[in-house]
Amino acid sequence: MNPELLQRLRAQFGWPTADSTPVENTQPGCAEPLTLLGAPADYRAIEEGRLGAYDIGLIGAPMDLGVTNRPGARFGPRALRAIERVGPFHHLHKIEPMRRRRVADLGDAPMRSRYDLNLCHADLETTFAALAAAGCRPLTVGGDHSITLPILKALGRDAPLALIHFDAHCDTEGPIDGKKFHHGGPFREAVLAGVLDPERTIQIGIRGAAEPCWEFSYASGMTVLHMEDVDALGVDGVVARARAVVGDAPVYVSFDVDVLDPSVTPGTGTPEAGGLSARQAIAALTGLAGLNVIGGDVVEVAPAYDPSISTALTAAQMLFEILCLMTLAPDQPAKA
Ligand SMILES: [Mn+2]
Repeated sequence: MNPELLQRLRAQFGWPTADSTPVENTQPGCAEPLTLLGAPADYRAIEEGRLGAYDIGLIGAPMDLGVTNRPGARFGPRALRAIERVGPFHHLHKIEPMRRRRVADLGDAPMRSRYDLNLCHADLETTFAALAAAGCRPLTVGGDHSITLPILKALGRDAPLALIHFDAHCDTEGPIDGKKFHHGGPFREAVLAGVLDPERTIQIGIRGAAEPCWEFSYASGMTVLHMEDVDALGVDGVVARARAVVGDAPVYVSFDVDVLDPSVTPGTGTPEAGGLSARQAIAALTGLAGLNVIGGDVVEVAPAYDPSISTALTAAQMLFEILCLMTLAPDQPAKA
């Protein structure tokens, strides 16, 4: 080894150094409240009308009355709050979102009845409309995918939104059992409600036996990328298509963890073999930097089906990736 290099490294990095400062306790204690991505907690901001204090609000929507198959996504927010050490720094974007924007975990959206899907949706729309009116952009943890419909209704009131949708399923099916507000159809209902622009919508990672259910995606002009398209295009090609479809429109990013292969995220209601790797999903999300991302969600984490923490850990990473996109969105004010 070069003795001069060793001398220099010892001078710069040896311990203790001349300017060593006393050690401070920076570790969170075990009694600290658990929050999404470790954001500061403000669990009463909604009811006390403090939403204007934040640029971006992390929020839970613990509701799974819309599932067609395995329940349990109501525990998604709880599972993600138990994940530590995702963020705060993103090494590719070279940002720390919580230093650039005013971010808080706002707790869970209030819902009056655990027994009534339609009432839950109405309450969610009220909460997200309040966030929108306060200029606080929402980043939500579900809950089943039906929660995205009231969110889009709240955020797309003035003008229909663009959408980048990661999922194994298009979620554009019609009524099931005589009901249309289930987790298999939020994006159909959002288009029909006039809050989502299908021609500025791209759905990525589609696969499985439900293909005949997705007629509405094609009829309305959505761009649908199946897993074989992802294979053919590669991540860079997928990113290019998404950017072309969305343009500079205000865009919502919805991430259903079942887009990932069940080897990564087994803890979900409707797993489908042959999905994206976590690496592909992170690379795709990273590639969307600079788009005008005005909100997002990570949904369908049902932790009871995953005795490891892989599903929640991976979902928290996706949440952080979307937080970075929202932080980098061009028309956001800088942190005061
Ligand atoms: Mn879905």
